[in-house]
Amino acid sequence: MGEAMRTQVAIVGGGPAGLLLQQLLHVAGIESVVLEQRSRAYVEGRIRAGVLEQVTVDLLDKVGVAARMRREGLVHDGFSLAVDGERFRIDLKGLTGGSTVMVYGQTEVTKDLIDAAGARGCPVLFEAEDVALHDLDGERPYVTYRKDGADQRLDCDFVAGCDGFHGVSRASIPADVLNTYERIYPFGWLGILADVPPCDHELIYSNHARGFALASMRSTTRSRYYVQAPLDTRIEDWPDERVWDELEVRLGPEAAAHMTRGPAIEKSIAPLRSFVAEPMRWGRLLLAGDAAHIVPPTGAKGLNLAASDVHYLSEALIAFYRTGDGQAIDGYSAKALARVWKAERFSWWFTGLTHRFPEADAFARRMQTAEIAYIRTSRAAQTTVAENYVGLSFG
Ligand code: RFL
Ligand code: PHB
Repeated sequence: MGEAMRTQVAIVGGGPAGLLLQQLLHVAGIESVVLEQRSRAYVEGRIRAGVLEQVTVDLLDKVGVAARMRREGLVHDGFSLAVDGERFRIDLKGLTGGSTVMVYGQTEVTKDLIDAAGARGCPVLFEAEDVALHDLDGERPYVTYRKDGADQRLDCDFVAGCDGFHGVSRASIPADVLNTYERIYPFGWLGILADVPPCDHELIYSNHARGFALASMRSTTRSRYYVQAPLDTRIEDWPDERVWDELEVRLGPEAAAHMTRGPAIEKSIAPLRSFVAEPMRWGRLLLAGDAAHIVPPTGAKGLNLAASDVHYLSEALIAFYRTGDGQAIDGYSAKALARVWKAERFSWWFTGLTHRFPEADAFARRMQTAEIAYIRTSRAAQTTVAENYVGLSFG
């Protein structure tokens, strides 16, 4: 065992939640160490989300890590919904009194946060193996791990569990204090990334007889597309041309006419899941992001919830270090969960609206069609969609 290191907050996981939390604490003068099991290259290469809510953009601004996003990110004022190839627009900006979203990849957010950590001397330890949490129910918790073959110990005041859905943090909470809620959907998303211009300047979410499709982007020269696919789909059965053919059909003639094909630089399948674990705090362990909850990607909420969690968490920790009073820490879970559940609802609802469910009977299908028809013609219904999509304000 090496000599024990000490910090104020030990952050397990160097994804968006852990890295943003570190910066929010840093600007408030609170020390932390991030322990990440993967390499820097692996973390920076993981292709995931692409749409940032205004509140997420504001948090990156607050920690002074927004310059490249401001230069390279794309501000979107709306998106389209397509039904069997016919499109209508949700005017996010007009319907919300000026709110927009920012298209900027999770890979880029992650890179910017890691660069900032390096420049500011905030420790991020990559390839930290066998992370284990100890004495979480006391006042002196600590974390053990292996780095470069040597056992290490990190003493701290708090442990922030930001280690994603499969991490050790949530699993460190005794089963009898944790309540979990889950829905697994009977399909996944097959995604491709390609260096071709997008087929439209905004995103298109399409409900088609052959299944859901989404046209998204990372820049004006890089496109990201998804198609709904059965859970047993094998990536080998989807050569690039088959994906492009399917996208043309599902997104409709107008999108097809403007679609540029190109070789996939990434292709993967992700299952869709809704999941919440309550409470998000046990003793000195505080969970944030995917460690505590998962949403299906349809509402583009996963990364944004990770950001709002660490906003609440940083406020609670800052209050604790200012006053020595644990009240804010006690309130963290309820505060974060109130926003989480609303995003869970929206993501579940938007998934139900836009996907074809294998078990849906004729009545269920008519209800879906009627709901889309209602949204198409009702400003009130569109306002509800827009308000949720741009992201609810911090309560
Ligand atoms: P992350 O990003 O999963 O980061 C957790 C980090 O913890 C590390 N880790 C550990 N470190 C130390 N010790 C351990 N025992 C550890 N176990 C894990 C991991 O290596 C990782 O670096 O969670 P975070 O920070 O909460 O951020 C959440 C977001 O990443 C997530 O919500 C979104 O990316 C979800 N998501 C998507 N969201 C969208 O809005 N749009 C998308 O298109 C989209 N696509 C996706 C996704 C999530 C996916 N996952 C989780 C499989 C596609 C995929 C494939
Ligand atoms: C993406 O660009 O990866 C993306 C965009 C919107 C979503 C989900 C994923 O709802």
